[in-house]
Amino acid sequence: MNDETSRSESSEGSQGSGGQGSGGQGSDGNTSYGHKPFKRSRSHFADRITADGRDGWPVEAGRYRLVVSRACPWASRALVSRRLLGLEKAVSLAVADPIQDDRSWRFTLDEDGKDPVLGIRFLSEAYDARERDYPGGVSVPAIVDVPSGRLVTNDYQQITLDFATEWSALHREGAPDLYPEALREEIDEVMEGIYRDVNNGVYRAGFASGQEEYDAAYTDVFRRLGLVSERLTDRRYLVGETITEADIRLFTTLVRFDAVYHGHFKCNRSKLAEDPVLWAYVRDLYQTPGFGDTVDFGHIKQHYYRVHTGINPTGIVPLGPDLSGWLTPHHREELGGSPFGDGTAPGPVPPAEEIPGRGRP
Ligand SMILES: N[C@@H](CCC(=O)N[C@@H](CS)C(=O)NCC(=O)O)C(=O)O
Repeated sequence: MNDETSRSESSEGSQGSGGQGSGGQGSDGNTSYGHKPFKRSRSHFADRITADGRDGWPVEAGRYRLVVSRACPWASRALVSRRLLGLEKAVSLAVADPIQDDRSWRFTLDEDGKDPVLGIRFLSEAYDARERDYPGGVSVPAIVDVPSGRLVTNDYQQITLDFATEWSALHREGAPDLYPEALREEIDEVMEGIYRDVNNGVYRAGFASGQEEYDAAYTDVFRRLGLVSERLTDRRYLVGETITEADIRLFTTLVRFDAVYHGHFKCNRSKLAEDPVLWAYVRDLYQTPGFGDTVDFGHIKQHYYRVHTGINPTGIVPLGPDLSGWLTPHHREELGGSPFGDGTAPGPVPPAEEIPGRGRP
């Protein structure tokens, strides 16, 4: 097993734990409001679950539990990928309360406040089981080894790539190839810019501690969104003719854009719904089985507006935006391409994982 023990570069948020009232820190791996620029921390536990089990964690049905918050864009990647690949039975799911307390992510949505499979109240217990007195923060997504209760990985960049490539023996029939070998170079390149300027760019804007830092992040966000919008004008998906990992990573930020990044993170040059290409693109994905059926707008808004009290001291959660547009026709099918190529769409969401009415349009 490969314990990557270097400390995170920045506080991981959970030491502030979500930052209730702390006025300075942020969740989501942010540094404080002092003069330090926002810096995302690295994943501390980077073991991989692989077909050959080289890190000591072989792919095995029923052995691992994916812990997410439906509020979190990084965890949402794993939610979408798990659904598209049909890994719901192989990898069970724990959904944390969108509001952390001073011990970070907790299972207060479950009966008796305990995850029914792991038997723990806080995700930190799985981190502790892996490394006593682990000094960094607790983050989602996390994959926990059920028999030992130990955290295996919180490496959100690698988890979905491994779902796509290492877990193939357990994929459903008709599952798409989300990281096709022939397109990897292009996918990686597209994802790099999207990560820097969009996925992480909105956080750099939202948690900027100074005007210049904010201005630069805001500029990066909208410059990159402009480029992406241009790219998607006459192609249905970012790379190739079908959905890939790149679309998943762009989706998880875009779907949150008008609900939280536009207002709360001050990325307010325009709303996503004002860009005809991106708005149609994100609705297309939202309406594709495996994407929208993982999204809980209620959790998203609760988390961002209530947890980041440093930037929203009243904790008031806005009522908008109106969600009714998400289900309107997008006409993107006219561009050709097909979401699953030769494969098929995933089946229905397992009943226990359905999004309640208040979280969707
Ligand atoms: N910073 C994480 C990425 C994932 C992340 O930032 N997750 C956020 C939620 S969106 C989190 O759990 N932050 C810790 C907290 O808020 O307590 C990592 O580098 O592994």
